[in-house]
Amino acid sequence: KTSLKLKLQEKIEAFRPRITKLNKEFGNVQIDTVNIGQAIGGARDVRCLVTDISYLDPQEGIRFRGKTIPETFAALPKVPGSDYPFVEGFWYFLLTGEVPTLAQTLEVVQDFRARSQVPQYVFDVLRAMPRDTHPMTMLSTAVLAMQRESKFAHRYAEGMKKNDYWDPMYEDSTDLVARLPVIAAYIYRMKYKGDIQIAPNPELDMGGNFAHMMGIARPYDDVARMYFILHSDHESGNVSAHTTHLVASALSDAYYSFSAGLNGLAGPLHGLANQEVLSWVQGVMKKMGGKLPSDEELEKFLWDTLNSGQVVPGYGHAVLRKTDPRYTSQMEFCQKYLPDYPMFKLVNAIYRVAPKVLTAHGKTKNPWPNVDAQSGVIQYYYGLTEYDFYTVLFGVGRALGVLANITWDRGLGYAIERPKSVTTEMLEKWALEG
Ligand code: FCX
Repeated sequence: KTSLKLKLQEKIEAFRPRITKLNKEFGNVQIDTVNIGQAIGGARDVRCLVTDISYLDPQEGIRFRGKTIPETFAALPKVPGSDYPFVEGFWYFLLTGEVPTLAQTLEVVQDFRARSQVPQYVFDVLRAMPRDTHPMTMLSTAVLAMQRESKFAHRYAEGMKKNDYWDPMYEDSTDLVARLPVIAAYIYRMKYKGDIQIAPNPELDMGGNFAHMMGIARPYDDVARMYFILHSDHESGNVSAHTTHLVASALSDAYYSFSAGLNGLAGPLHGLANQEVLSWVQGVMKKMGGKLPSDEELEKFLWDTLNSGQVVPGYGHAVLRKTDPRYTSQMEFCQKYLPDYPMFKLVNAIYRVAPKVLTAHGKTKNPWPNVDAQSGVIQYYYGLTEYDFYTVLFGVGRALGVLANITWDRGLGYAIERPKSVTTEMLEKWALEG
């Protein structure tokens, strides 16, 4: 066993009595109520999920294991010669809540390497799909195809004790995290780069290797590290995390569960928004014949979008009520590496204008940008111009959070999810009764 796995086991075993006690002795303590608006409106704000991997404060934004984004970047061991940490160390941190030493991090790097071999049939499945299939469909299909490898499914079929579930769930999750960059880069090169593949470099860490397999030079390795960490987790109620958790609650393995989560991430109100942002920004640049619009012109573009009944992609959020710190983190990267890039200037101009327009429009509860408003610009700048691929990058990052979550779900023995439905007639009756 690696020191990560031993530490995880120790943490899970120490944690279990807390859940048992809460459930047995305090199960009746009320933590929320539900109204008709919430039942119709996507269960917004209803407190009915538990996770310790991350917490999203509406004003402050995300904290991973109690740390803000800058604190997370500062605390974790950095890749030598790089400004950003090892993604592998972040995986250790998400799973255990402890910042790993460099030696512990390098052990995870080694472990990922050993697990990174993708079975050939997965590539064969991808190759059998029409090349113009959306890359998210390809990624989700590849993950699902790989379900054959599930150690959880195998051990469950043999008969395994509930207390042991976390072990093969951890094994499957780690296998998946280690293989996803290889699959994602394969899809990218197959679809957009003449099907010329670049073999992994076993000397490199996850972010560095991803940049290498994509065929994009430095500092894209840092972009990859930053991007995967920023997109990893956003507590557990968002569509991709919640779907992964829901499917895993039926004791479906990590492959089934994560593939389902990816399908949710592929929606335009969720992860696909980063692709939509780029398409919107490109549309503006095209209409302007390449020159940057004035703030007044931009205001008109935004109103045109709203008046045609569409959402402004990259703006608004179900929980956040301020600028997303994941947006800020990427903005700071742009200020350092690409301050004069016209598309970055345009994204900044949108940041100046859109909150005012959305506020005047009066619908959204949050007129500020989310993570997706900024991420495509960086990718585009480094040559990743095929923006229908952006959600795949989000998916590789998202795996870290949701798979850490379902490993803990099994560790703590969380129940199969099964909320209660009511009928519209019942709602109408309760509405009349006040
Ligand atoms: N542009 C226009 N209208 C917006 C809007 C936006 N950016 N954001 C919200 N609204 C509208 C909603 O459509 C809703 O209208 P309705 O009453 O006619 O249905 C109203 O404002 C109230 O919505 P609100 O409560 O503020 O937001 P929700 O929790 O319902 O939805 C999302 C949150 C994120 C789905 C919404 O803000 C949106 O559609 N944003 C644009 C798409 C986007 O950027 N998604 C990515 C989010 C995220 F970061 C991620 O998951 O990647």
